[in-house]
Amino acid sequence: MLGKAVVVYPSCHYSNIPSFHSSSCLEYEMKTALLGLSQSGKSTIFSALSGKAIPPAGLNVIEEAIVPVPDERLLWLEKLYQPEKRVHATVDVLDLPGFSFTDEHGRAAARRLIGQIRTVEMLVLMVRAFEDPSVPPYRNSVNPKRDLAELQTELLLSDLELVTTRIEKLEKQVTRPTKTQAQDKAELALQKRLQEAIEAEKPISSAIQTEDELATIKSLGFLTLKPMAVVINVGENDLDKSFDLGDVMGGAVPAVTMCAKLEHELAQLDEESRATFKADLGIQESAAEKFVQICYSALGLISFLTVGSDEVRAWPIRKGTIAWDAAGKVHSDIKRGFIRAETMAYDDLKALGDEKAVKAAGKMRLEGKEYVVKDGDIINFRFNV
Ligand SMILES: Nc1nc2c(ncn2[C@@H]2O[C@H](COP(=O)(O)OP(=O)(O)OP(=O)(O)O)[C@@H](O)[C@H]2O)c(=O)[nH]1
Ligand SMILES: [Mg+2]
Repeated sequence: MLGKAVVVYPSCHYSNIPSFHSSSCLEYEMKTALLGLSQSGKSTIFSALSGKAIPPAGLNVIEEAIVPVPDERLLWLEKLYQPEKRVHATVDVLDLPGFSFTDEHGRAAARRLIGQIRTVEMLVLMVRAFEDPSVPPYRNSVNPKRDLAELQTELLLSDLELVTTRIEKLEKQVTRPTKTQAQDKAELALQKRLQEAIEAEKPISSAIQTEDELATIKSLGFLTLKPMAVVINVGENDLDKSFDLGDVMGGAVPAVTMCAKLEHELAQLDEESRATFKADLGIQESAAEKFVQICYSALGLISFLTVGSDEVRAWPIRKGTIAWDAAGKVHSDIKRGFIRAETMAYDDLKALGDEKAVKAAGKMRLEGKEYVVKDGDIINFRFNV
């Protein structure tokens, strides 16, 4: 059973945000927090992703960067359509100072930081698996399984604090005959169930049974309700090594292995040298690609594409989004005047060479409002306003 933690919520310091693209992209960004125990390699990866310099150790600020999602399909489409610009989907990444729970001062600082990430959409837990005598390890030994367990416990404790405070408040509230009394009673029962789950060391996400329950508690910002992924930072000779990390958050949390140091070196190179370097190392994807893939899969995001002489562009949508809503992502007028979604699969276009050939092969489809958009669909919305 878990004890009670003290959580404080101070103000947050953000650095300037670089803008890679037009501001119209911003509404589609999701915020992902990169967190972990001290010296696990978070800032090294963050720097590889964002191109920002690695902040000096001990600088106690949260760094933020908008990171374009690498997408080879856009590169191929750019060659075909020769547009004025290429617009990638983006993810918004926060690099948190490392946590250390080895003394009271560290615990207080870590809990302050944990309190600051309640509004992010997703958590990426970074654990160290690389050996390097020049970088003293957390608790004097490199042990990714132990470190991950410690991180999980702290996130659960933080949620326990939140749920306990909420229960205390609701218990007072339900005694009064207010308009919301029935609702408050229902929420109290739900919060007590969540408390039991956390005390049994299970994440909040495992205790939510309906959409209504989710809607009731969503704004509270429980950390263990958020999608999560794990990054295992390995030494450069251990890229193929597999790790037993135990049962992360009670189930299906995706994990990816990478070497932060190598990825950082890779990010410094130009396009051509990078390709050669990757081939030499036997690496298929860069850290950015892996990182974004795990964010995408954990959040249930896919991309549909639009093409033209002005731009080729990837639009992130949740899996299951219908064509009508996808149209609204591009512009509210397009949704309002939606007629049809002229759709072809990227793979068909690539295999056949151009739009004309796709049409000739009968692979250009006219889809209606309810069509469920697939990853890699290239859509031309027909609309009338
Ligand atoms: N050998 C090796 N060293 C690494 C690797 N990743 C990071 N380091 C080193 O580990 C140290 C810490 O890296 P950072 O990226 O600053 O780690 P961090 O998690 O941001 O650290 P804090 O923010 O202080 O918690 C630096 O000296 C890095 O050069 C790696 O994959 N291999
Ligand atoms: Mg750091």
